[in-house]
Amino acid sequence: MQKLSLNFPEYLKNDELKRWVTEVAELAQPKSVYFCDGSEEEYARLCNEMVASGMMKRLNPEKRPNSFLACSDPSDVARVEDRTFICTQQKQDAGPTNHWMDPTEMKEIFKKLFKGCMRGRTLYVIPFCMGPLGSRISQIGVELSDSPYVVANMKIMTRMGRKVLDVLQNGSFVHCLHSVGSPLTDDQIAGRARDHHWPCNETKYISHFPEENTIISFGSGYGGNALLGKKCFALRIASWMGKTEGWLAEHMLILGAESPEGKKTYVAAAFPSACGKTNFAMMIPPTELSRWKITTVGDDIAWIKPGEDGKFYAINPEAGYFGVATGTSLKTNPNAIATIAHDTIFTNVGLTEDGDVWWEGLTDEPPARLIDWQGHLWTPEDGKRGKPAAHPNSRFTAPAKNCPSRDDDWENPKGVPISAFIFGGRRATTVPLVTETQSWEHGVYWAATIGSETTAAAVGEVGQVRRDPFAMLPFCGYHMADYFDHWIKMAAKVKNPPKIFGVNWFRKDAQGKFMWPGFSDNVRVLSWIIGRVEGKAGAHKTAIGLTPSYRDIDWTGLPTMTEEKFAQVSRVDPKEWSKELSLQDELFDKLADRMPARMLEMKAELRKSINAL
Ligand code: O2Y
Ligand code: MN
Repeated sequence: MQKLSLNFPEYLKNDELKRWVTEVAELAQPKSVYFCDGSEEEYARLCNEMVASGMMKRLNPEKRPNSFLACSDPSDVARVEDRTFICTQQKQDAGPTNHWMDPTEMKEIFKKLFKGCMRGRTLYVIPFCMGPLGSRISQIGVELSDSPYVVANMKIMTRMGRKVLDVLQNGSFVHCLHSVGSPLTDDQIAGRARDHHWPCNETKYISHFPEENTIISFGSGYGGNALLGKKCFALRIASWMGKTEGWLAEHMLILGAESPEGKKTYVAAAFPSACGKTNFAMMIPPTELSRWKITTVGDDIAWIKPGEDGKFYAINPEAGYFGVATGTSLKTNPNAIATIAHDTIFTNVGLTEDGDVWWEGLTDEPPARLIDWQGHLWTPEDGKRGKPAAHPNSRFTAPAKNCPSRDDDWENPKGVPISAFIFGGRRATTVPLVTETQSWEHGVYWAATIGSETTAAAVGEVGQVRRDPFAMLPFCGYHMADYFDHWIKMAAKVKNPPKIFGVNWFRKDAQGKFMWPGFSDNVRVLSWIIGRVEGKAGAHKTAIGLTPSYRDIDWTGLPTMTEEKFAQVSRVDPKEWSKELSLQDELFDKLADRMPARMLEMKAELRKSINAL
């Protein structure tokens, strides 16, 4: 075996990084080691190389300038929750909602898997910063990966390259090790055979070592499994850091709402997947309410720290959007459509005859023919037979700076002050359109019990509520009940903790039709929430919190939302709520060993007020 000689760039001052790169290179045996500088030239070169190797296609520059399409192996299309591990010394610290493995055992597995796993490939060293460089809320990581697709995506999704090492100097960083787990064969190395267009491995592990600020991922080249700054670092590792250091790492969008009077209010909101989070973050109000202006700070993750003035300040740790393409259209999210008009990497969408992209929902009429995400000729007839042109989890990776609704302060290192938290779920029954919780602790209880009804495709049991506390179930790096406790305690870190609201855009009528129009009309609810924060808007008490009366919301331009319909979408039904509280037992029982007493008291209080109805 040839010994690799490592040439470190002269600007690299970090001894631990030098040691770690040397160790990984000796084990994984790449053909070369490359330090990413994060420049535009480097991005262009890597994209050209991927086009040449068949990993990406360049889209028609007239239609989609500087944009590319990558199509993954059909076995590698989403986050793999059942292969995601939290490796704490004590199993109880990972909690019953995470998969756990002993850290030493897990590292033994990786030692074997990583031996020679980068043979014939380049090992890319990717220094990145989650959050604006120099912000007291930001954190630095380095990802070592053998995937150029990861490098290109990390360039869009994070602040990446030499500038990060200049800030890091000899400081500590989160270690993020990744391999697609597909060493080249002798024939491939000699050029007698081609590399797979999407190398990956059947065996997959996405493992987190929160006590060591380390992530190791093997076998997948896709999304959250491979772009380790996102879910792995910014949520699982950062949630642990937040608990230890007194801050919050949350699966939340951050938006600014400027009122007709010109006052800006920032809110952070958490929704489980498939609740239109990106659409809400980039919402354009309806014409009649166009004096409200919504601006976007982030669409997926928020890091929140108490500031010296007693308020919570939030940053978006990401620099781009890794959004779901399927269903995104001019109707559902015009700002996202503008964002991805150029400089975008698309993954697993259809390729049109004129070299552009298409996915289900982009236009009412599908193109007559295209190449689907698996490389086959596709016609609308295939669509009718249930074969989509784009994978349902197809993605776009686009720079946040290209978003027309970006907030002026989206990169402010100080963060933006948060005035309210909003928690939503997808519930056809039971949960009203909007509820103001009565206290911080009541809000924590509400957030802990959100969820969505399952669909047949999701879990096989239709209509069951799948709890997703704080929309963090797959992303909390420790025991979920300790996380509730951490949230309860965070109130004491600020002067007046923000109000907490619950929303549900998905309630259905007896005919199974959505009662709330959604999308841009959500600004009506948001303006009520802001009115409550300012002490201006009216509300009345229900058994589960505070809710607006019909007159408390601006209905201009929405004559279809009659008082009767609004009463229906806001109804608190004692029978449904009694059942809801019983259903919540499942979550409470699961987390019983560490459930904070305050949560149990809140539940008992809620039961009492429901019974009194
Ligand atoms: O499937 C993946 O790898 C990505 S999952 C994802 C991506 C962007 C934003 N949110 C999510 C999520 O699962 O919450
Ligand atoms: Mn997400």
